[in-house]
Amino acid sequence: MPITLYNAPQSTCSQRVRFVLNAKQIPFDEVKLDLLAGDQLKPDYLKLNPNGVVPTLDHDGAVVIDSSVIIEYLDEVAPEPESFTPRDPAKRAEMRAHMRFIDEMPAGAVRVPTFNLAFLPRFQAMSTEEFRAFAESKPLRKEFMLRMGQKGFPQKDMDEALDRMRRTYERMEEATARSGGPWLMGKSPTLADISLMPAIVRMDDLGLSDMWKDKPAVARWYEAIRAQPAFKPTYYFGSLLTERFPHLKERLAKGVAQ
Ligand SMILES: N[C@@H](CCC(=O)N[C@@H](CS)C(=O)NCC(=O)O)C(=O)O
Repeated sequence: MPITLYNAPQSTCSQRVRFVLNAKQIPFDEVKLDLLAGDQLKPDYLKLNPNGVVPTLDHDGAVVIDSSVIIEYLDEVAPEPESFTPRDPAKRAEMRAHMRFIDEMPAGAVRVPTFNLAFLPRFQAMSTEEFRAFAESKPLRKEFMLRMGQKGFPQKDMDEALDRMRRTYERMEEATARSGGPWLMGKSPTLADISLMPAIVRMDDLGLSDMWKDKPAVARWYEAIRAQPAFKPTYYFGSLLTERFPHLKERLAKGVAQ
């Protein structure tokens, strides 16, 4: 099946899709967009994905957008060699409920420290007019960008985002305690675990893994996902922020993540 994935190496939403493709050993062509340069806002790309975000999957002419939708789609069209969706409808519903929570909570929350700690210098280098025009041109993220502005999100927003992450770790502990772990729903990973993966990797990348030092179930879950064969090819060099932004690495070395 000829597949083209429009994505970005460090994009958390893209990492979900790359993981599923790699786990299923589906060959794909990767088109890499530079999100800070605005490739996702070019007219040709907007024709594929009117939200102006990555990822977008083109499967033999069928265009699928939104990472959660894409990974469900891939699990349907390629259930072999490994399916990440439980057979039992009640369990499927539980998996989807986890996925909604993940999209609502950690997937959104992690953007605040990401933008403040990694991307802000790029936006600060723009003129006021340039920044405003860039923000205004984003179909989905205009308000988010304007709220951040060129000074970054205020401490209150950072604190709220980190609190949402804290509540996510609590939810992970509850779910794994209920299921017996190591995965959210028991002995096998589901699409819910794959949806969650990039936010947790991102927090580690930002030097914020201390947040789960008193949560052994989260540490165990993280170890389990990193040990999956699909993890390495998904996180090829350049997929982590610390691999792309030297200023972030320096900052973390000084121990000033928050
Ligand atoms: N719900 C969408 C969100 C996609 C999204 O926010 N993508 C980010 C990268 S993870 C993006 O393309 N951002 C570009 C921008 O903010 O302009 C999905 O899961 O696919």
